[in-house]
Amino acid sequence: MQKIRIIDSHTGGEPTRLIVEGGPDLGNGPLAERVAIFKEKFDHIRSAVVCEPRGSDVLVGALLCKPHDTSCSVGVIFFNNVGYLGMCGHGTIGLVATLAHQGILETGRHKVDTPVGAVEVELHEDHSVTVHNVPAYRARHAVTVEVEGHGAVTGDVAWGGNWFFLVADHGQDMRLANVEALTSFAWRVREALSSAGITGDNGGEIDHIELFAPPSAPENDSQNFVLCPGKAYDRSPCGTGTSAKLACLAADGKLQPGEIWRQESIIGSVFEGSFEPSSEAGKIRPTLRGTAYVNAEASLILDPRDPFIFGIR
Ligand code: PYC
Repeated sequence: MQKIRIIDSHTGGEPTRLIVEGGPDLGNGPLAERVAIFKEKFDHIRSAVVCEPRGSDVLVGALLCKPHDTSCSVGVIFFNNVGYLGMCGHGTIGLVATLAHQGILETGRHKVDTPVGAVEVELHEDHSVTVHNVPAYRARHAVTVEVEGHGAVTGDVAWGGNWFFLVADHGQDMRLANVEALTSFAWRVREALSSAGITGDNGGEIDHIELFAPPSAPENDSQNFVLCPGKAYDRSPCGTGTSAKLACLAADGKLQPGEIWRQESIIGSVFEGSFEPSSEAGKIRPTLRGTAYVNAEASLILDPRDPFIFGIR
């Protein structure tokens, strides 16, 4: 029987399941190449770890890897109930908190190798974590799509480590009690983008939809609802989604370098974001700060007699 050792954490309510032992051997190449191997040869391990009956649609999985970039302390590949993520902000905070829990990372700065490039992280004394994310940018401004059952919806297309469509003017009731309707609306926005052939750069699929509303707490700047690729909503403010938001704010001149933006999630958890100009024209270097808590250590058992050994796919 195969055993996979995992440590679970949550960042602002959004879970991360880190594989620390017993994961697939993807070799020693660049992480983007290792994701391709994961997808092609070990996708059943992805679904075994995050899908029901061991997991749920909400779980984000993370495979701890040896870094390819030798300046990095560790490498990581993120995945979910339907596939793989370029980068994951809440997951990176969860990864750092988990490695601190294991005594592997100490307070201070470290680098983490990911499929979309190395990111710098900082573990603070209070156990919060700052992620200096990959460069973010707004690719298209004020794009309008016709959404089934709703009408025209206008938003921005931005990259924050994943592709996002960011919508402020949507007319939805942004309360947790309305999460089913928010999910249905955001899904229809995603379908409308796909039908209209609207993508990120180089045909990148826009697989995250982000809606905004005024914050519920006066100390915050904004509240969001983020629909993830597998139709689960992000319980956290979404690190890559907050990075995409920072890129749009910077492009509109509404936020200055170093200024703090407090992004609240649909459940009220908060990431503190800010940005610095990037050396790449038209891009910013986003920074996110949040806190994660380790909440389980376990071994997953893959029993060959189990008809759902690799999850419900
Ligand atoms: O925090 O970047 C993030 C994220 C992506 C998907 C779920 N969380």
